[in-house]
Amino acid sequence: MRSSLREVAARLCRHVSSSPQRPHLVVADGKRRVQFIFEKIPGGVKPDIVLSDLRLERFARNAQGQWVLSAVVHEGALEARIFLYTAGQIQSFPVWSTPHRNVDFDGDGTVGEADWAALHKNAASLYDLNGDGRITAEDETIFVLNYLLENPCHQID
Ligand SMILES: [Ca+2]
Ligand SMILES: [Ca+2]
Repeated sequence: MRSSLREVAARLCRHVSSSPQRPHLVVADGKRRVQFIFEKIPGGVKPDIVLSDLRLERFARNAQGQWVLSAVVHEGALEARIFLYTAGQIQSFPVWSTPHRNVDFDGDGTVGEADWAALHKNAASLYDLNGDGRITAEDETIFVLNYLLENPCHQID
């Protein structure tokens, strides 16, 4: 049996909530800024970074000595990522963002299980959230992330 929207959202929230990203989830509209505070970077050397689908605004230490990275997510980005090179190690951090989509398919004013079920029953273009002509796991991810924009993780078990 397919997992319910609530189950899938709760699973995704475990990853989202453990990320150093603030805010935890943003709309990828080319304007919103995300901030990462890296707590455990060894040594006093500034780490090298590589950004994928992000535009760097600032990477500097704050008053507490933590490295803080501020960046803007590219428009439409679903898999933006930060790579951090420290002490011979590469760490990679996913950036939680999504293109904004209306996923209230049945138009009842809220996003819920009925809309989630509609996504899986229909192949119409309305449900193809990334516009690639197919309904795949990526459309599911966009659906759930848009659900989480309205229903933040801290409100979900
Ligand atoms: Ca609905
Ligand atoms: Ca698709």
